[in-house]
Parts: sequence; C-alpha cells; structure tokens
Amino acid sequence: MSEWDALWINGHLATMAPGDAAYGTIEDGAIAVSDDRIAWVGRRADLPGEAAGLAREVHDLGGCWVTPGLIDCHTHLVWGGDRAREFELRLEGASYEELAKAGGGILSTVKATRETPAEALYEAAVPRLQSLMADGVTTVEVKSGYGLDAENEAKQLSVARRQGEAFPVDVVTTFLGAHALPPEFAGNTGGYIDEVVTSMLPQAHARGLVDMVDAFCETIAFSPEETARVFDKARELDLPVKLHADQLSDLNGAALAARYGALSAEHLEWTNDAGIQAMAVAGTVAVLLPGAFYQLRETKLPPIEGFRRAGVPIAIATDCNPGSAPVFSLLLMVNMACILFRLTPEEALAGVTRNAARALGRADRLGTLEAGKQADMAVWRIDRPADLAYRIGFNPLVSRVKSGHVTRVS
Ligand code: DI6
Ligand code: FE
Repeated sequence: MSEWDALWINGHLATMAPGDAAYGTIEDGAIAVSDDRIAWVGRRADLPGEAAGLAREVHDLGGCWVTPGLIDCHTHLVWGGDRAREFELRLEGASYEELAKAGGGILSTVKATRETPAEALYEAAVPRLQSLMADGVTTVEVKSGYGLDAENEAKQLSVARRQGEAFPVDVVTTFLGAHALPPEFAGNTGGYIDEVVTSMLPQAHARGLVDMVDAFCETIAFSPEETARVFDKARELDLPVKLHADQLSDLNGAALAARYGALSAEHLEWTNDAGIQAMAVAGTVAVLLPGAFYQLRETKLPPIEGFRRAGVPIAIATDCNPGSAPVFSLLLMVNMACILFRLTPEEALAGVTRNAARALGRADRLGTLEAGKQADMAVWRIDRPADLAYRIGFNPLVSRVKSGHVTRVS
C-alpha cells in the first residue's frame, strides 16, 4: 500500500474541479499529498484503508473546509514610493486620466521606482506579499512597468523573482514595459516601442526574468497598433501574452488580445460584443478587477452577462498597485466581485482558483484540488464555501499548504 507524506481528514473539500457539484464539493472528504503533489482526493469513506496507516502525517481538519490555494493573477506588487497625495487629489475631484496627463499617476511611481535601490524595493514589497499570503494566496503574478527602461524593468522583475524564492509562494512574472511613456521619450511613442521590442523585452527575457508579456492599451497609454508590435515580439520570443484592455475606453482591446491568443484580457469595463465573442473563440480569460473599479469610482460595469453567455472564463484579482488599486486582500476582491459585479460566490471563488490558474497558463498544475496537481491548499474555518465571499474584512484562514508544506496561521 502506498504511503503518502500527509493526509487531511475530517473536513470538507471545495475542489473547484469542474463537474456537477457546486464548488466541486466533497463533504467529509480526504486529501493526500506526496512530495509537492496531490496524490489522492475523494470521500473519506473511499480511502483505501485506515487513515493512520496510509500516511506518515495525518491532519485532523476538525470540520474545516479546504480550497485550492488562492491565485492572484494580476498585480503590480513591486514599486517605489506611494500615491497617497494623488488619492487626496482624486477625492478633491481630479480624475485618474487628468493626473496621468499631468505627469502624475503611473509616471510618478516610475520616478520613485527608478530612484529606489533593488534592496529597498524588495523590503517594501515584502509586507504586500505577506498580506496577500495571509488570505491563503499561494501564487501571485507580478508585473513590471514602473521601470520603463532596460535596467529598471529588470530591477523590478528580479525583485519579484527573489520574492518567489524567499517565500512559500509561486511568483509568475510579467513584462509590462509598454505601461506608460517614460519622460525621456515624450512625444515619441514609436521610438519607445522600438526600444521595448528591440532592447528592453529581449534583454529581460535573456536574463530569464519574463514568464509573460502584457501592455496597457488605452487612450492614455498605447494604441492597438503599438500594442500589436509588442505582441509580435512576444510571439517571436515564444512568450504568452495578456492585455490591460478596455479599462477606461473601448479600443477593441479584448479583440486584439484574442487575435494574439492571449491567456487573458484584464479590466474590460468597456469591452464590446465582438470582443466578448473573440475571447470566447480564443479561450482568453476575462480578468476582472473590482478593486480598481471601486477605487476609481467607475460606473461602467464589465459585460458580465455577455461573458457568461459566451462561456468566457472569469478570473478575479487585486490589481495591487499604488494608484488605481491599493488593494492587499484577495478575499475582499471575492466579496467585491459579488457585490459590485454580481458574480455568484461560486463564480468569484472559481475566479481566484481555477480560472486564475488558466489566466496564468498554469491550469495543468494549479487551481483545483485534483490528483497530480501541485499541493497548494488553503484551510478555512467556515461553514460553507460562500462564507469566503460573504464576510468583509474577516479572515478565517487556518493554514496554508504550499507544494505540500504546511504553514499554520495561528
Ligand atoms: N492599469 C492598472 O490597473 C494599473 N496599470 C494599468 O495599466 C494601474 C497602475 C497605476 O495606477 O499605477
Ligand atoms: Fe493592472
């Protein structure tokens, strides 16, 4: 008989695996881990013997629920400085676009990030990462985009990589060189895109710092044509793409992302029907960011019903960044996705597990509790999975399991 490293019993599983049961629920379930993988999942009654004889360690869940480790599939976690002053100005009536055009917004964070040494950037990002991990997060995507030159983009991405090595969390890095036009290229967007595609992206990729490529396709950032140039280069380098699309205006960003077979398109408040259909055909995930919607007091809702009807998978993320989304809780985003975007709790939870894994191109190993997948789990003291969406500012996490290793929360 096989001897597993560890076995969890006496609790319930929200496997989030697709199927008939809501949340992929297995009541009175059992889950076994060997090395860094899930070895067995099912009903406790179907275990092939007495629990004590099956694994070296047996954990009693005491009636808790287990979900897949949560996945935050869209963050800008590494930055210098802060934007509290901009927050005040926005409360006094300035718009996000006005501040950006006046050289504030993203460019003020670029200035601060360039001036901050790598070590200080790392230290500043640690509590942000820890805050996400405290919500049961086991995988985080981290974008560059506040360096906007070869050296500083690499600095940001290296810090993100180092965090993944130092903490029990998988960090997936995304090159976002086409995030804003740096001041030294003012009036020369084409020249900057040349720099991105001939120098910055290839260099960061050659240093092993890039898992995916993103761009900000928006009136205050880059046009669809400029975005396409970045995506052509990504394709040449065999890197998957995703896109900040249709956040503040409809530039047909979703359709552009789909045309390049993007893993995901993100924000999508202004996405039109053709974009929805194109995403459905391409299998592109819609990553919705309720924290940015809330913080910018947006009123235009993303076309949720259109995504549902077309079968576009929906993911939810924090967008953690110093400007539009100073958000450090993925559980809060699960609640906001339900309240602001009217997702069901089950859709919202799929959005931070199964569909978030897909948005990162990692659905084969992350996002559900199924045999063979990486043993990333979160254990919660809750009565039903919907409790994770229902409460605001309450964290029922009991323990976090990353690649089979347990971290107790208290
Ligand atoms: N959209 C966003 O959500 C972030 N970047 C972007 O293109 C916001 C970045 C910021 O405001 O600093
Ligand atoms: Fe973003």
